[in-house]
Amino acid sequence: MKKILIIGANGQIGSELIAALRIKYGQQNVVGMDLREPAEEQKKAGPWELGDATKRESIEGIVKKHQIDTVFHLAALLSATGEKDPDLCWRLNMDSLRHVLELAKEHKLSVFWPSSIAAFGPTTPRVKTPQYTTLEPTTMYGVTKVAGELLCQYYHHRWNVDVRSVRYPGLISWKTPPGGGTTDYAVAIFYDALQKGSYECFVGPDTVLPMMYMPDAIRGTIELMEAPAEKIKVRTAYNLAAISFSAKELAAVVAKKVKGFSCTYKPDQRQKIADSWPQSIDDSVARKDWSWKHEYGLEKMADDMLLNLRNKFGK
Ligand code: NAD
Ligand code: AKB
Repeated sequence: MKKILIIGANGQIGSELIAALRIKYGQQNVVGMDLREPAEEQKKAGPWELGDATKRESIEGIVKKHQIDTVFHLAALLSATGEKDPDLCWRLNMDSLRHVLELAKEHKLSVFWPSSIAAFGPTTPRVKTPQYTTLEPTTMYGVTKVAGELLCQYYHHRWNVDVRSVRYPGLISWKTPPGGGTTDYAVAIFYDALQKGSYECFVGPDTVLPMMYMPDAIRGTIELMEAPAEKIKVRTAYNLAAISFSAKELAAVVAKKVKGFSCTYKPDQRQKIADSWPQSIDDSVARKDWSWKHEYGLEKMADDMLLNLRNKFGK
């Protein structure tokens, strides 16, 4: 039986991944760790530890205490918050990954660590961005993703650490709000549509970015980690894709489903980040190597988001 640690378990991805892994591997076999206290019901659902991922001893203590063999390392500062504090972004994203990889080497842990479309930059082909291409990001967050990918590959080649990664696109979900990224508008639009009837979008109407609905991301992450090692040919990070749409296409879909909804556009500093990222991703290598495929298109994702948010808000 696996003993799993999720670092950053309170976040947008972690809060959903922990629930999915507890169903699969048993409640007591999946430990959550975060800098912040979780909600009460999360705490009751299985083992929890407060801890700081920038401190090696903090992670190591939990690994030893719970006899962990697999780590999903999700703690990070994302693109927009990372630009507000690039120094913290580097320290959190890189120090924590280095600790996890060192511990993986010593304690023979398997590791999942996510990269992002933020690893790409303005010199990358923006349409159907290939698996192997130029990586010249312009954000500190993107710099940590490129460095992190190379570090993962190094630990695999040099120390045989079983570390696996994907370049997630922007993730859309309703359970936990996103933590300060450039793609957050694709979530905020749903909240504001139901709560205010309108949304002021922080990127322009023609901004197109790759996105994915959270259930696809969670299933893909677990499938990657369960794939036989010989199928995993990429040890930097796999391109992963689902849907690409412009902000105005998303607004039109929301308007079709929420009566009276309107969207205005007031691009801020995040526009520049969005413009430096690809519009669509070629993920054929992940599809070939470990049979990745997405299930949610734009309409199906929007229907599910609205259904769940209406339940959440009692609307
Ligand atoms: P998030 O900001 O929602 O969650 C991160 C969690 O880490 C938070 O709960 C935070 O409290 C915790 N944390 C911060 N500092 C910590 C520390 N020192 N020690 C322990 N915990 C700490 O982020 P997310 O969206 O869930 O992203 C998780 C990972 O996935 C990140 O590596 C991110 O770069 C990557 N990713 C996310 C997306 C997305 O759209 N959400 C897209 C691409 C990649
Ligand atoms: C962000 O916008 O920073 C994240 C990401 C795509 O990595 N959602």
